[in-house]
Amino acid sequence: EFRRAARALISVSDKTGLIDFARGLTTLGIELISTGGTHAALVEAGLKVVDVADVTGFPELMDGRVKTLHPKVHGGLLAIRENPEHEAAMLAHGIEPIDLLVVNLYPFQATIDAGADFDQCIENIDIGGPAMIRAASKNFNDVAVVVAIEDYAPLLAELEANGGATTLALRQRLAQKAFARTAVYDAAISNWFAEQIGADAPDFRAIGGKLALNLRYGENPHQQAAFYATGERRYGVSTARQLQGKQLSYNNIGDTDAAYELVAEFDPERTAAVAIIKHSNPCGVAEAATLEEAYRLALRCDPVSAFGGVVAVNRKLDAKAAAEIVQIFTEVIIAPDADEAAIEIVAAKKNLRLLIAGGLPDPRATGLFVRPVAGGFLAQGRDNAVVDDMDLRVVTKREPTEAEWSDLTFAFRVAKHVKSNAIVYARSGATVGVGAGQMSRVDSTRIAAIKAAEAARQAGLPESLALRSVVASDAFFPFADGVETAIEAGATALIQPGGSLRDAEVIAAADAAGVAMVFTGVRHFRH
Ligand code: 93A
Repeated sequence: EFRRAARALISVSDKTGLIDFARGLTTLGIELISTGGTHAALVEAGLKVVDVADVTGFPELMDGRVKTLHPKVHGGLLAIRENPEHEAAMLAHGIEPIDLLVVNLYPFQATIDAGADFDQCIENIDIGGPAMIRAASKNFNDVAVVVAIEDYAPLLAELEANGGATTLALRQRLAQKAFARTAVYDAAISNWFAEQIGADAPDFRAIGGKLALNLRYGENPHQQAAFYATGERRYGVSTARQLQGKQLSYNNIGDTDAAYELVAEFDPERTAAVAIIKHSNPCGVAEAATLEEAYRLALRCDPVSAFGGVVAVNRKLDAKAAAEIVQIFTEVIIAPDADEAAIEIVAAKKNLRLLIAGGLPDPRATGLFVRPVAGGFLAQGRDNAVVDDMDLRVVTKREPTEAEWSDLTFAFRVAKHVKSNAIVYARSGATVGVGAGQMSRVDSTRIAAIKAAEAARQAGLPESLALRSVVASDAFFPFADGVETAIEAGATALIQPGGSLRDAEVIAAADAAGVAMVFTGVRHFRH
């Protein structure tokens, strides 16, 4: 059902794109009304616009706290057209319909992010804006509401195409989006308020989120899906800029997140690191002097699984690394940055997505992680434990050598990002076998050893890469069998949280083989 827009109320804090949009509306013969600052901006641009004060008959009161909160505004937004009673009320009180509402709210989130004081934050709680948005949304049958700048152009196009009218379908979509906007806005206020008064309030960020991307489907084609951003993280898949390639899929986003969170564990000032992720687990991770070398080593770990994987790097992507990565089919590359030559090399692969994150996330940062269960969700803090901060204790007769130490911390860093039960074999700064997602730890240890032998075979090496490797386990070995399996495969040192009832047996098995073992005291389950 079409509705002609004759009168629009515009009240925006962010004036981006305002003038062009308002000019477009004027050209279509739509009358404009607006509040103080918006009015001034439109007048300055030479547009004809009515001051809302002339509509309400009231000036802006109380430092602008009351400017649109008036029956002439809310009646105009809420009146049901073609309802005789509503029409009579409009006539009796001199209320004229408002058919289009354009509002963006006081920048509350930006104000708290900028570290403003309490009173400034309170003043940046928009009251009139959400009230109008909700009124217009409720009356979607007659009124179109725009809360996002990116909707200006599509709306103008629709108005132009329909002789100044909107369709019901569009008004419904806009209303739904508008309600989501006010919900997130209020959640942000509630969270901030809870923090200010030390209240133990539920954290609405868990459920509040901004639609970042409508996805074609979920994990499988028969599942609907969308990507929501909570605004909680500065650098990551939710904020990265996609330079090229197809739209990301649900599974791509999950894997890209896993890959980037993993490489962020490696300080780019100290080392270049690359992670290749497949089905949310790393199939190869390495650190080296250059990204190119790190990628080659990461790929060696499991070149079969790396096909169609997601690659993350912890430094600015350079041409040499890019040239290596594009050699095999890769779904996504994510990097803090990329140089021109690297971008050009990736451009040759049209479908390959290149994401620029702008920086690396801090592995020690706190955060909120949610996981759905039937009828609800679990929420927990981010696993921000870092091996460098742990109290590492050698529990065997033999101490690790310097080289083993370096590989042990490397392997434990990686194990944190492998689904449990996680076992990681590493050698010279590279994973050589990863055992992930098994129900038994000893099976993970066996599988990773098999993969290390296979990696060697693929690379044309005469002996398994598990020989002279170190092994990390995300949780304690409950029995000696896992340790014995690792030692049989060729491991010379192990790292694990410790804390099993049978620690003594486990340590004895290592000592019997002259193998070194380190306890971290910290577990990295990831299910
Ligand atoms: O202080 S308010 O909550 N009281 C109001 O009556 C009101 N009406 C619109 N804030 C109000 N607004 C907000 O003013 C809008 O949501 C918009 O963000 C802003 C635009 O003000 P200006 O046009 O003066 O720049």
